[in-house]
Amino acid sequence: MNAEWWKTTVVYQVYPRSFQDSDGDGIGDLRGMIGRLDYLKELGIGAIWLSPVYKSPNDDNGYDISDYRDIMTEFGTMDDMEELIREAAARGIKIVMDLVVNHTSDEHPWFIESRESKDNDYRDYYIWRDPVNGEAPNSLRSIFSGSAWQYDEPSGQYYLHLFSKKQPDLNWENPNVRQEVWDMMNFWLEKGVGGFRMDVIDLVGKVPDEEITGNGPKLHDYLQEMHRETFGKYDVMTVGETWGATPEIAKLYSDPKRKELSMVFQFEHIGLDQQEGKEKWDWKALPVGELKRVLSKWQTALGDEGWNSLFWNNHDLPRIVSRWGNDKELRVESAKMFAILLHLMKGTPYIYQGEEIGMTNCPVSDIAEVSDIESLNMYRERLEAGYSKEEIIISINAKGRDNARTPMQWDASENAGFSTGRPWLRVNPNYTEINVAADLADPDSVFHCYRRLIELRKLNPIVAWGDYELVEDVPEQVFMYVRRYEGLAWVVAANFGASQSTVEIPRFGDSGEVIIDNYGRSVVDFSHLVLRPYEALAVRLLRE
Ligand code: TEU
Repeated sequence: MNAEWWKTTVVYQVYPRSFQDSDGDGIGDLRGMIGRLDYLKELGIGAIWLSPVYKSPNDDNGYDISDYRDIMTEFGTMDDMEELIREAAARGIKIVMDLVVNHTSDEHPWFIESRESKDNDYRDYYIWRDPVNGEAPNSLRSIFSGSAWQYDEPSGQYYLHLFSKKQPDLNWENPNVRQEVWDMMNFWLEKGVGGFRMDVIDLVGKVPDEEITGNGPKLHDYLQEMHRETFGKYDVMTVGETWGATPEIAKLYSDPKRKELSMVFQFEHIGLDQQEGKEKWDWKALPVGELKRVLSKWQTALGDEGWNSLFWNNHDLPRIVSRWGNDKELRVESAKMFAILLHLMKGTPYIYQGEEIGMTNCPVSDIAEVSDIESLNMYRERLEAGYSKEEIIISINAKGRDNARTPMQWDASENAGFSTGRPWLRVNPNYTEINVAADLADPDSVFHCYRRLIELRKLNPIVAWGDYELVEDVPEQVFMYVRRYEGLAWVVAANFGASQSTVEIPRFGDSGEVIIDNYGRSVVDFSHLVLRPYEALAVRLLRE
C-alpha cells in the first residue's frame, strides 16, 4: 500500500451537470461520464474529484444535499454510481467525492424535522437563535448576499445559512451531527471511493454568536475526530476547501503527524485580482509580481509539514485563459503557459474540466441568461445599492461562476456533443473551434500539452519531489523558477506579458535541453533569452 499515491498523480474535476449527457435531457449524468472515462485515461489523470452527485433540489447545483446516500435523479442511480467507481478503477482512476457537510438542503429530512418545533429531536442539528430586538441575532452575512439569518415564522426563531437560505448550516457542536457525518462517510468509503474533497470545511468550527465563521476553535479537533472515525483506516486522499488558509493554517490541516487531511485548497493567489477590501466582483489587473511571491511562498513554506494543491480553476472560478491570459489570438499559447507553469510545481495539480482544451469564459448580455444563484443574488443586491445593470453584467462576465459551468465541448456537432437535447446552460458558441475532437487530432494542442505534463510528472521524480526556488533577477512579468533534485536542475519560465521580455541569466549556461514549451523551441540560451508573449518553457540545465 502506497500511502502517498496522491502526491504523484493529477486530479481532474468533473462538474457532472455539464460534463456529458447520455439521455438527452440536457443535463450531464453518470452514464455519460462512464462513456468518457477512456478520454480521461488518455489524458493520464489518476483521480476524479466529482462535484456533488447526491439527491438535491439544486438551489446551488448539488451543493444543497437532501440525501447523502442517494443519487440525484437527473444524474442516474446508485447502480450507475457503483459502475462508475468500478469502471474508473479498471482504468486506474479513483473517484473522490465532494463532501458538503457545512450545510444541507432545507429539504433534507433532518432540517424538515428540525424546523417542525423547538423541541424536535433534530432541532439542535441546525443553528437556531431567538431574535434580538425583533431582528436577526447579529450581522453575520451570507456568502450569497444578504443576512445569514433566516426568520422562521412558526417557531419565531432564526436559522443560520452562510450560503443560500435553502442551505441551512449544520450544528457541528452536536455530537449526533458529527456521528451522522462519519456514518455517511463510511458508507461511501465502503463503496470504494478514493477520498473526499471537503466543501468549505474551514467553516464547520464556527461560533455564530461571536460572528466567528472560518477557522473556529474546535475545527481541528473535529477533523482529527473525522480522521479517526472514517478515512484514517483507508488509503484515500482528502482535500479541504479553505478560503482563508495561510501556510501556517495549511500545515495544521496537512501535517501528516496531526492526522487530519492530505492537503487543502489555498486561495491566496485567486484573490490577487480583487480590489483591497472589496468583493470578488470588484476586480483589478493581476499584479504578476504578487502572483510570483504568493505561489513561491506556498511552494516553500509547507516544507515537510504539509502538501500543496495546485490549481487555477474550479467550478466557482472564471476560466484562467480568459481571466489572466489571452483567450483570443493567443489562447493556445496562454492556456499552455498556465499549464506548464503550474504543473511543474510541487504539489498535486488539479485540472477543471475543459481547462485541458483551453475552454474560455462565456459572456452574457442579460441577467436572463444567468443561472448561478451567487450571481443572481448579487445582481439583485447591487441593483438595490444603485449599480447599473451594465456594470453588474460586466462583473458577472469577469467573475461569475457560470463561466466555468457551460457544457463540456466535445466536438463540433450540435451542442458540442454534450447532449442531444437542449443543454441546461447554453453551450459556449466557440465550441465549433474549441473542442476535444479538434485537440485530440492536433499534436500541438492544449490537450497534448496537459497530457505530456502529466506524463512528465509520472516519469520524473524531480517534478513531485524536487526543491523549489524562485528566480528573482528577471523582469517583473516573467515568472521563473528552478526545481532541483538529486543533482538535476529544471528551469521553468513563463512570460505573463502580452509583449516580449528578455531574460539574462548567464549562470544557467548557454544552452539547455527543452523539456516542454509552447512555441516549439529547440535550444535555449539563458545568457540572452527573448520570451515571446505568453511564452513558457521548461529546460533541463546542462550546468548551473
Ligand atoms: O464554495 C465556497 C465558497 O465560498 C464559494 O461560494 C465562493 O465564495 C465563491 O463561489 C467564490 O466565487 C463551495 C462550493 O465550491 C460552491 O460551489 C458552493 O456554492 C459553496 O461551497 C456552498 O456549498
